[in-house]
Amino acid sequence: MESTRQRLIKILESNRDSYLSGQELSNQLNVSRTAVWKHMKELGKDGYEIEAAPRKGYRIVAYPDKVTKNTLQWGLNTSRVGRDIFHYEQVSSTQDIAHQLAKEGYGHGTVVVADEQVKGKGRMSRAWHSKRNEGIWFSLLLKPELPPVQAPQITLLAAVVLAEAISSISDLSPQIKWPNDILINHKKIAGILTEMQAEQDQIQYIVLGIGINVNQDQSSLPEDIRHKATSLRQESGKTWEINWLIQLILETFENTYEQFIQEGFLPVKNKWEKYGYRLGQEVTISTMRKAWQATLVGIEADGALLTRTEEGIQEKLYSAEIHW
Ligand code: BT5
Repeated sequence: MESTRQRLIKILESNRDSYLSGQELSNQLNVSRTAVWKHMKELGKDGYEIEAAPRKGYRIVAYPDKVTKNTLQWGLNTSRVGRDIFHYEQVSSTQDIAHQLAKEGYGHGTVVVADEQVKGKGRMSRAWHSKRNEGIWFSLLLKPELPPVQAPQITLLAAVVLAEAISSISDLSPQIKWPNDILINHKKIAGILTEMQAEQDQIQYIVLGIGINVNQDQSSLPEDIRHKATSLRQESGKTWEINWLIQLILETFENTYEQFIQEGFLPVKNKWEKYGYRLGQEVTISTMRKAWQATLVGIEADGALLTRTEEGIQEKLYSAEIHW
């Protein structure tokens, strides 16, 4: 059931070019005019700019840049992704909350987004810096009917989504460093963390974590990663609106994901190769046990990284680190 506030926002949104009187709003919402006025005051506190013109009524003038469930759902053009959105100002990690929601039975497409994470995590217990309001930190709950071996394909799919979204709104040239990094000009702008809960032959759910540096300047990135990290603002020279970017990513994700479910991994693989970092070049690859030099050939039909050594030996890798 939608709250009065959500209905009010929707009505204002669909009448952006006209005024609505307090009386009209009170009729449509079935609440008193005083209640309408109180809601308007609350919206004002959340950063919505509402013009109240004498004898004409109310009209929405500007949307808040502040991320809320409402601002994210407003005009979000998806059917399943983002139907349930949980927004928090500060969390330890959106991943943990998404796991909890999965256990409570929340469905495919549930989004957990935070302004700040105090224990943001990368792979293998590494830390992910997620300062307040400067980036996009969210987790997406997915329930694909797929075997667990296909889970890594979702990481590659998410990387393609981020690369496509960034390319579509800027002149920047994002690249994907297998498996989960998005780089611009050789520096990391985004990372993906895929966590899975599975039975033997079926994924129960996936929590797909996405972190993107958006409005940080050089000095607000932690010193230890400054040389290898960047943000959209640093690369493009402008400040970006977080709400709008999240919506774009959710929409791009839904379209790409639906195509993946219907047509399989091939369309993702084809797009991936357009963005693949250092394809055809020799790099250093490492696993827990060893490090070696090899040329990155591409990705296989199942998402594995295909490499070739100097001696011409081809190898498929399912987990490794690439160094640059
Ligand atoms: C990742 O791990 O790149 C996965 C990052 C996923 C973050 C999202 S945010 C929403 C959700 N909630 C979470 O708690 N996590 C997910 P990995 O490939 O292991 O890279 C981690 C490494 O990237 C660190 O060891 C640092 O070197 C570097 N790093 C940390 N924070 C960074 C940042 N903000 N920008 C660029 N590089 C960063």
